[in-house]
Amino acid sequence: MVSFVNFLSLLLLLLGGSRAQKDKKNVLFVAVDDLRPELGAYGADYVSTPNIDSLASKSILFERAYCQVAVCSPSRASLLTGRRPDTNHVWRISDDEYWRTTSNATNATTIPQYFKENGYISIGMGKIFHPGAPGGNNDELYSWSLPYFEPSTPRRMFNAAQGAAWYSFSNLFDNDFDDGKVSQNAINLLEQLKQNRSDGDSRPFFMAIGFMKPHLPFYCPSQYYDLYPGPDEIKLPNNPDPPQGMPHIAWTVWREMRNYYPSTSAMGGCTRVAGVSLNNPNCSLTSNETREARRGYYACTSYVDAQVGKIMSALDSQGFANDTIVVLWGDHGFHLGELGMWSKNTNFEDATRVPFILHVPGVTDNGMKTDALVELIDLFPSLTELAGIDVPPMCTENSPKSIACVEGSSVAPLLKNPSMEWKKGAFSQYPRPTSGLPQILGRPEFDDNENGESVMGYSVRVDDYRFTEWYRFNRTTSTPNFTDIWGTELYNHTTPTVFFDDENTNLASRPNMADKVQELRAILQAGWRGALPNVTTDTTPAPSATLSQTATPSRSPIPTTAGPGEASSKGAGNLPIFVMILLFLFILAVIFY
Ligand SMILES: *[C@@H]1O[C@H](CO)[C@@H](O)[C@H](O)[C@H]1NC(C)=O
Ligand SMILES: *[C@@H]1O[C@H](CO)[C@@H](O)[C@H](O)[C@H]1NC(C)=O
Ligand SMILES: *[C@@H]1O[C@H](CO)[C@@H](O)[C@H](O)[C@H]1NC(C)=O
Ligand SMILES: *[C@@H]1O[C@H](CO)[C@@H](O)[C@H](O)[C@H]1NC(C)=O
Ligand SMILES: *[C@@H]1O[C@H](CO)[C@@H](O)[C@H](O)[C@H]1NC(C)=O
Ligand SMILES: *[C@@H]1O[C@H](CO)[C@@H](O)[C@H](O)[C@H]1NC(C)=O
Ligand SMILES: *[C@@H]1O[C@H](CO)[C@@H](O)[C@H](O)[C@H]1NC(C)=O
Ligand SMILES: *[C@@H]1O[C@H](CO)[C@@H](O)[C@H](O)[C@H]1NC(C)=O
Ligand SMILES: *[C@@H]1O[C@H](CO)[C@@H](O)[C@H](O)[C@H]1NC(C)=O
Ligand SMILES: *[C@@H]1O[C@H](CO)[C@@H](O)[C@H](O)[C@H]1NC(C)=O
Ligand SMILES: [Ca+2]
Repeated sequence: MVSFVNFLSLLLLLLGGSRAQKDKKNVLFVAVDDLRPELGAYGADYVSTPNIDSLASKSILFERAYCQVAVCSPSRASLLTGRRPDTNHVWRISDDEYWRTTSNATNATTIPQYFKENGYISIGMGKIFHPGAPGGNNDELYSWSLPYFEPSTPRRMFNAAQGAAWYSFSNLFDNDFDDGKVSQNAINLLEQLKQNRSDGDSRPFFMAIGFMKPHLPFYCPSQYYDLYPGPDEIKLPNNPDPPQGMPHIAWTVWREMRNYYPSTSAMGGCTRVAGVSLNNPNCSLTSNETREARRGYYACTSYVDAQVGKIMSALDSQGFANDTIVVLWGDHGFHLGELGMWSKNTNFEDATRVPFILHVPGVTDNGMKTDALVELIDLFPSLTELAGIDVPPMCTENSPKSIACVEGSSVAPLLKNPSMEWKKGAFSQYPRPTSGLPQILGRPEFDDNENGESVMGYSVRVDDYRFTEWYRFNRTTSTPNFTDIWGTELYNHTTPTVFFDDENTNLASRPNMADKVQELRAILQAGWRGALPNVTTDTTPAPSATLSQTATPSRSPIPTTAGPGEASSKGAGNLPIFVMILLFLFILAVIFY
């Protein structure tokens, strides 16, 4: 009898599965390396990003989205596995920190792998995982259905720049650079997918497209530099100095930028080689250099924007636009001279806040914005729910290592009500020492290798403050020692922060802020599990004009808003046939069992 029941449930599963397959949405997953939310759609009208802006106009735009670690490899490992850095044990860019093989490996299922296991064709190209060993060579053994596409433009193409951090190429065009090759590849594959679909391949697709600009060096065709005025007209940051009262451990030496620095001459008394002088927060670029670098970053942002535009057109012309979710995200933020810093590797708002734009056809078409605190770790549960496949469960403290589980929350409820109560805090962290800061000043026993001592800066962004505290950290057990404190920071975010001019004063030691420090320290130390949104209480109808249907607490994908009553008609139409087939099979089973 037991096996008969099994047989029936298998039948049900197969039938249910094939019926649901039709309702699954494709996913276009667009990663942009080192992109901070300084885009037209985010209010920076002096940056030319018409294609991302157009995508945003039919998406939900997350005003306050944060990465978990402000550097490529751990940020990507975390969001792609749905597990936080302290679970994955991936904190740095290191060959020893591939989450499947770290000494405390999770071997966690990735987003593309999970879609693949759920009947999708999973396609990847460009920079999705960190390239090379830290990302397990694009995780190619597990994540993809097709061979991975990774362009590699020969270095000699860029000889003219001679190692400069920024350069405008007048004799090279979009597809001479990696990102142009990636967008071309995506366009070709969308064509193939269309062809294969008409040849009977009914699988939905998950396509991950990873752009490498505006990561340093800021090299792109001159047509994008020409979108901006001369460097002398580019704005300087309002806050070129480190925060008052900043603990030294919060500082980054921005070695990445120094490596490209075109001149070995004095940089405010600093040299470009590694050494103690790099620890000097007084080192800075000249105003002219700052303007040129910022212009280069904006130019390469526009270059990527153009690639996004080509892909969106292809999606449309191949007829996929109406059933494809598009998400665009940056892996972390970027300092462009603000707070006296460049590049990433910090816990400041500049380095942790990211662009996050999510288009769900039929749901976000009229455009919405939310200032709910969200995190890149939320991508895994969000995309699975919105695409219409099972959302992996929330990880427990002791979840089996290799199963799919998540340490974030689906943002789907925010699509129904963008202003609902959401997370109490968004969490980021950054280890010291790390590449770029070989030692902690005066403490040589803290080194940048697997067995060395370590300090972890944990940071939580709440509605009106950022609180960061640095603790001694044991990499083996992955635990901070909350009583061994190396620095405390408190920044005021009472006013919204679009233009990167905040966090200028560390308030942590102000006597009148002692209660605030206590309160936020408790939130920080309770961690992400203590800050989760109360999703189950969201049963009220959405006040938002964009959506008409009542919110449901179910895990089903958000129905389209094509019109009242229309949303479920497809499924209902199939139901009688489905029931009849089931009945027929049931009778057969009874006869032949
Ligand atoms: C990791 O998981 C995959 C299946 O997802 C399995 O094939 C592989 O053997 C696992 N590797 C380790 C080191 O456990
Ligand atoms: C399209 O189908 C062909 C033939 O089966 C296959 O080789 C190719 O990989 C498919 N392309 C995509 C993008 O699925
Ligand atoms: C800065 O650039 C302007 C023009 O862009 C130039 O006139 C000026 O001499 C430069 N200043 C320095 C110190 O290089
Ligand atoms: C930075 O400059 C300030 C003011 O000129 C000086 O007091 C301080 O010692 C300098 N810091 C370092 C690390 O050189
Ligand atoms: C997509 O949806 C729009 C609006 O509902 C409709 O006008 C268009 O014909 C649809 N396109 C395709 C390819 O289904
Ligand atoms: C980390 O914790 C482990 C287990 O408690 C201990 O053996 C090890 O010495 C600790 N490492 C450091 C650097 O403190
Ligand atoms: C990590 O692995 C070590 C042994 O390699 C073990 O002692 C430690 O408890 C593990 N830590 C976690 C958090 O699983
Ligand atoms: C945590 O740090 C405190 C203060 O330095 C120290 O006394 C204590 O032994 C540490 N705890 C662990 C578990 O290492
Ligand atoms: C935070 O900033 C706001 C707006 O600038 C100001 O009104 C408020 O007094 C500040 N709070 C603190 C504690 O400094
Ligand atoms: C969730 O609801 C509980 C009980 O009402 C409340 O204590 C908690 O702060 C809420 N969480 C958030 C993130 O608002
Ligand atoms: Ca990056």
